[in-house]
Amino acid sequence: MLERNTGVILALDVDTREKAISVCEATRDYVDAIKVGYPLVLKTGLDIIKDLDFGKPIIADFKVADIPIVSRTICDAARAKGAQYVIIHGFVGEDVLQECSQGGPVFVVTEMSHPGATSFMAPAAEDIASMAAKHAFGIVAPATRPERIKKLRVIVGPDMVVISPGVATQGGEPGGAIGAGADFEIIGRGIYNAPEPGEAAKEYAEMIGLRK
Ligand code: BMP
Repeated sequence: MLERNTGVILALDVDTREKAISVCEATRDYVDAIKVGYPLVLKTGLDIIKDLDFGKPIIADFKVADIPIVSRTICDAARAKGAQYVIIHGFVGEDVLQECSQGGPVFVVTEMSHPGATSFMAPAAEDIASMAAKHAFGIVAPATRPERIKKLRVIVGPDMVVISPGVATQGGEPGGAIGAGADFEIIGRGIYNAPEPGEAAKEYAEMIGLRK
């Protein structure tokens, strides 16, 4: 179960099992969940999810975007390995969200954090958020644009969980997304590329804590 303690979700986009385990060991006291996606799974295999047994919820970030039955199969494969949450895309439509949510809790991507997301995703993000509010456990919203988090939070209401990537390396200020209404900030390179990932995670947790 995802519970907010530090507000930090670790994005574990490293490329070996050893590095993945060592970063998780070093940061375990400072992160509330571990997000695993294609970079790690394609290098090490889906069983890596089982190996990340640190008592933290695992969020499988597969940004699923396929027809309902195939999307559901992907989500279920991640869940079968122990992922508690799966990230899916919202632009594929309500039938996909419904199907995937029936198997377990999902986070729906609304608007992504990179500059290119303003072209096609931003104009649809508010409609995606309204749809997500009917089916999903939470949404993904950009820490690089806190004003968008504020808007998307109003749309989804107080009960949905908002997780926000783009902190540190992509330019989002630590604490800024939570200040704008997110529940958790997702941090990858700022932690796993630091000389001491444990120290870095602790510092981000403290910075976020100051802004809570
Ligand atoms: P980093 O902190 O190294 O920039 O990593 C951000 C993480 O969040 C990556 O795993 C990326 O796939 C993910 N992410 C993102 O950066 N922006 C989004 O809009 C959605 C994401 O899932």
